[in-house]
Amino acid sequence: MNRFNGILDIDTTSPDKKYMKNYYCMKIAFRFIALIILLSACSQTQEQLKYNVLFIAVDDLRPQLNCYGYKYIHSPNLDRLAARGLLFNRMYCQQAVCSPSRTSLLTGYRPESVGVTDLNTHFRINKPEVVTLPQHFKNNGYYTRSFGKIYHPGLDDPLSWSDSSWWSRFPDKYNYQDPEIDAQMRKSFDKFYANFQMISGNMTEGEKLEAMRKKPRGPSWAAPDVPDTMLADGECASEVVRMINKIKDRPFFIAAGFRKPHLPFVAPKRYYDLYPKGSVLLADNDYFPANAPAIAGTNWDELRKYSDIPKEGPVSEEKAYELTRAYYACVSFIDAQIGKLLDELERLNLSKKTIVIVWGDHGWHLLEHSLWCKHTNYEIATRVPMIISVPGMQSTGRTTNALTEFVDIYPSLSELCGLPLPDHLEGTSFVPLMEAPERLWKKAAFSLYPRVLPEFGDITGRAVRTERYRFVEWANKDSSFYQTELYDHDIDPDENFNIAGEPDNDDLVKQLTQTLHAGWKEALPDDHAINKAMD
Ligand SMILES: [Ca+2]
Repeated sequence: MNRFNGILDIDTTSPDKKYMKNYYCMKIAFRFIALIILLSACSQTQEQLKYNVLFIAVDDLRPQLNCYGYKYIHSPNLDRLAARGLLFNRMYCQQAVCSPSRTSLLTGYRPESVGVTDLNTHFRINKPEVVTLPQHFKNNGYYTRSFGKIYHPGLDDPLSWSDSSWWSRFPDKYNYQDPEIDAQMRKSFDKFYANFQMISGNMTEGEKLEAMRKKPRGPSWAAPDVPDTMLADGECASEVVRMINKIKDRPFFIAAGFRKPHLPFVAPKRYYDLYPKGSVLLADNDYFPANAPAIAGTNWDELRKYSDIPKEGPVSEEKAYELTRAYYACVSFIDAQIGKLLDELERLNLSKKTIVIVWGDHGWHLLEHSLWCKHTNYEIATRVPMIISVPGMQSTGRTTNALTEFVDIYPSLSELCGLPLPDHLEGTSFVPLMEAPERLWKKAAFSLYPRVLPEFGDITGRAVRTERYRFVEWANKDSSFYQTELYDHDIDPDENFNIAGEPDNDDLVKQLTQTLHAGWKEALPDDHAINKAMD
């Protein structure tokens, strides 16, 4: 008999029995109230434990910041974030180009697993049911929203967000803030779009995106003397600030995607003034690595689309200085926007319950190896900046040299916020590194880059980065095309000498080929390694 039946059985006619009835009623009432209080306390504790996430993506940002040791770069806000967080010194993206890199990070899959290695394919075509990182937060009670470039433009994922994504009213490719240039650009765009309308009728979505990339471009850089908010990234920062104010009482996952330092390098003049002419140094390895196969390089077509860049051959030394300076100015411009978000979190007293993570989606060649842009498997293109700050971190202002990968971000943020880990994830939570940044970790990090050669068809360059080496294998399906690269970071940290072909390295090449083919599952930190600090 349960207690409810027991109460109903009581004869209410005698005074004792009336007392007993009241007693039981009160007891139930007290238990009910106690349960309510307990549930409310639990819910409050859960709410208190639930960190917010400010997830900041910076397009084409390479790890050339003051906090990464480049003292001449003006990045005070990222530096202050690093001072209260953990800086990842050897974080690698899985493919050095926007959409595949971002898709891999945001789905937790590696590029080939999710089937996205180009700029045209949406991951839902291959993985319609995948739960993305922001979607996972949304499904667990968070408010999630994207501002600016999180997914690649044209490849957004509404399922990831609680509300529709915010995009700037300023067109990225023709907002030079110069009436003459902008008028000229608009004219060219109008012509382009009229033609596009005529030819795009039977195109697939992917073909449309491909065609849109042929849009006319203006100059590669500009330094208008305007307020930050007259450019897309300044506007984005203002919108995120507004959003944080609006959502501050709910758990949130706000994704802020800044467009610079992506081309064209347009930033307000005052950020250019931080780098006076003559103060910028060019890369000293402005030559292609010795003995490297031609397929490892690019013709940096992305930069050549801009009106002041030659269609073939190198840029002039003067232009190289201009581009390098302009890139630095854009980095400082974005650093200032990030500062506005950090200031607002502090002003609202939200810093103590908000995880802040900043990442650049891949590296960038600023003349290193005679190249510009990304699209390679080199350290300069695959190594990315990443800083995370978690409220209450015991160990702050430190750097980890552990090999980590972008696919690790999904499981790490989930773990930090107490969310379960979906089964499909191909990364490893780096949370153990946060308290012991020096511990042994992954044995290797993996990246890839596809190319097409007319005579051999599709070729994939697969790279593995170990503690000491970078090894790259370029091959097509039947291996009728097969070329390799090997760089020894102990003696050649800039990867200037491909030593894969040296007879003395045969065994090493065999061993690294094995590591590459064994893949990420064989490179995970093992229990022994996790518990044993590095010498
Ligand atoms: Ca990018």
